[in-house]
Amino acid sequence: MASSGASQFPAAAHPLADEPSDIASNINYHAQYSPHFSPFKFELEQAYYATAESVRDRLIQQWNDTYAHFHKVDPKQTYYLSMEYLQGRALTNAIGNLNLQGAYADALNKLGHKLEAIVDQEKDAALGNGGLGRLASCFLDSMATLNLPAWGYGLRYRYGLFKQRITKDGQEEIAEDWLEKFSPWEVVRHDVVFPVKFFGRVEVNPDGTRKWVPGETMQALAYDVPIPGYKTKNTISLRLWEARASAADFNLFQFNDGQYESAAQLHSRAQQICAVLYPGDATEEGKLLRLKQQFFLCSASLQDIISRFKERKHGKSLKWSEFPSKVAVQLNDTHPTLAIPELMRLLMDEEGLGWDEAWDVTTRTIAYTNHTVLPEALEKWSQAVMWKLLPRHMEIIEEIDKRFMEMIKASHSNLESKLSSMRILDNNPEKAVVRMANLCVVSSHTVNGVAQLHSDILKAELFSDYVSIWPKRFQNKTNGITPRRWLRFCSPELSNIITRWLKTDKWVTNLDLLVGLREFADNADLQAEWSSAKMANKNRLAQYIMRVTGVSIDPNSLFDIQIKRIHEYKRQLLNILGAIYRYKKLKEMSANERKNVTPRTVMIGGKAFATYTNAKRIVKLVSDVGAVVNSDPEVNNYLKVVFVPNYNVSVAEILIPGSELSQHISTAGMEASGTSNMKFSLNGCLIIGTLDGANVEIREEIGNENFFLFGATADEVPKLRKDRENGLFKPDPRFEEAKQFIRSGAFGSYDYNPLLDSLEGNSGYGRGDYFLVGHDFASYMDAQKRVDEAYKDRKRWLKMSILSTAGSGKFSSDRTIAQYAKEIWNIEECRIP
Ligand code: B1N
Repeated sequence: MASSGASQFPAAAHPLADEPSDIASNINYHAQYSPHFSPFKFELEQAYYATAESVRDRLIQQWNDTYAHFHKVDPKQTYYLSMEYLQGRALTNAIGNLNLQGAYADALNKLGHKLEAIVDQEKDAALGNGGLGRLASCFLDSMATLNLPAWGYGLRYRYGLFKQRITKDGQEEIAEDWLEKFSPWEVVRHDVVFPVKFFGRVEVNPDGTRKWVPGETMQALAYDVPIPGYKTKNTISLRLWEARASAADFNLFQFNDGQYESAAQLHSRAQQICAVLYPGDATEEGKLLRLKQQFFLCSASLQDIISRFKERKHGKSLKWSEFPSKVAVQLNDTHPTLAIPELMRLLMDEEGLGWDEAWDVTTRTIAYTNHTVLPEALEKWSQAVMWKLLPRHMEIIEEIDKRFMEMIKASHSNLESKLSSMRILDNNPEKAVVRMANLCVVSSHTVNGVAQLHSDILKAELFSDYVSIWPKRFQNKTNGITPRRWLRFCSPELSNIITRWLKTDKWVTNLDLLVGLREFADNADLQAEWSSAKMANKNRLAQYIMRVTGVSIDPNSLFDIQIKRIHEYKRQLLNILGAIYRYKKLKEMSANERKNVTPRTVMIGGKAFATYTNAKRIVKLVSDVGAVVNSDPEVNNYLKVVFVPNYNVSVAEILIPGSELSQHISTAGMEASGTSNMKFSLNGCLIIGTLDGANVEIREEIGNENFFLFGATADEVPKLRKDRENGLFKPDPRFEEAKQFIRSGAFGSYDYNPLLDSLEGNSGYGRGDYFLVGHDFASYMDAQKRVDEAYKDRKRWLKMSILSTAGSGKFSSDRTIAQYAKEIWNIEECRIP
């Protein structure tokens, strides 16, 4: 390891100078004075931390300048509240946004290190489960890049999403210790602390107003993570709250008496709040602790927002009616719904506003994004639990519910029969609950879905009754992804080609410019360059797969990838059944026949919720199929099946650039949007998919002929399910053959029957093939045949690949965020001069 180069760069140079030698000095400074490591070592890990700290110096400078500017201009600001952020790694992104790749690479060379090896040292920050959390992170990147006055608010979980290990028994979960050493990207703000209260009771003041007397009070301490924009000085903040108990809550008397645990009781309860991210994606975790987490985020963030609003008045008198013209709060799904009653409480009980005034301010401030229509993912909290934890908030929720019902009776009497499902409280004596989505719809000025089809379904189904009351409240904001992380930085090879052919790199912040590639889609020179960039990415991916699984894959085979959380509605089972059928046919062919087959490498990756048994069975099936197929010398030149372990953001950054076909094959109507489909398409990867979520819009943009479509449409699904129940479904023989092959024991003795039974019409396990794998199997296999044929025609495939990238401009999160800013938040750019 390198240790020599460090001492020749004295620590005197200006820490923010851009010359490689100045950067080297600054890195060296951090290596010497960082309290975390011995100054005599300069090995990879130390070099990473020192490099990251030197980058952070720059970000902090920009960040101070940004907020000083915001303070001076005092524009309306957006506050994005989310229980999840899937940030991944920060170093490449930060250096790239600062436009210092070359300088940092040179500086590290001088110090005896390679930038690529250094960035590989960083642990992913995985404070999220899947698409919803990654979307929040892409949004922050775009807000910074668009110079918008904005903040992200979240929780600083001690353990993020679990690490996945694949053993002979399938998936194993291991706690992910992302803060094991420390994170160089966060700055603790000891001066930003707010009390957050729980439990207790409500008292009536002499004047009739109400007061919450808490039973427990925690402190919320802010940690700020800088979010740099691309080629702009604007750098915004992701503020993550950590729960602490105060020193006064430490019982010295008990401690001195030897009662160590009870002395520190509140301290350990505080630690629990931010201990773990709930590993649910579209599954509900009815835990008191999760509710505490949600309230903790909402209460701390709103107190911070309000104190900033007050601070900006510069001694002028406070006008609460102006609050919504300074503050926009966006709820990322219903997880931060408690922001609604908490804002009401703060305005009424702490600031002395009356109900009507507080309600007006709240509803003009808050907007809500829905991310799913899956019934099991719609949050419902037990009223009993809520009364216990948040008695004052329950009073407020009851009042909102009461007033909503009065409004319906007074002015929408045609909806009276619908009231029992529209109201916020479900007073079912068996289990009385609060319906968080209803509370959000009633209390927000705007409600949006995340893809056109999803928003249409919200209006036609889930929220249809509300649409007639508030037709203008409902909007669509099709999701997007940041082109920086998901093309510019993860595939520099392809990016450089694009820049050369478009004769500009402006596409990085104006992704619509990619359409300019269309006119060259047939050009043999571009195709040759495109092909060699893809091949370089495929080679890198093959090396990665070898390193983490030991499986050798052929870079000349078609790289076919499905990566996302494992869920029955996402239908990884359809994918693996298809691969199983392919394997069986290969086995039946003669050696000569096989020579006509398009070789494929099927890669599947994703985490299963720890208690979601069928999802874990799917993981096990994929690994077992891989074990058999990959070691079968007769066919393994034509097919490999790999389960990619521990799928996360940084793994995605290797897989996506190397992909040629990706699978987005959910049962139509069930995937709200999907965002990895956009990342693949942007990277010139073709999609095999259903008409679901954002697939619909991707296909529109890149052209029907460049998309391998199959499957039932969303409006056909209900009838198909009925038919299935009524025994009217006739399975395709290929479907039966694939299932039978598993049953025959071809992939080992593990009991796959529960999984297979879930595909039958009358199963006790599953929901009678609720996800319609059987119905869609035939058209899926036909689409796969079209894929194989298309791949044989090299020129045609490359043209389709180029057209995929060329048509992906719409899916930039810059476009999405610009629409939120204009159509929901009413905020404008506030750029540092
Ligand atoms: O949000 C993504 C979408 O692209 C996906 O289609 C959608 O499935 C995803 C409970 C969720 N919806 N709901 C969740 C996450 C955590 C949790 O505890 C639900 N995730 C989505 C971005 O719009």
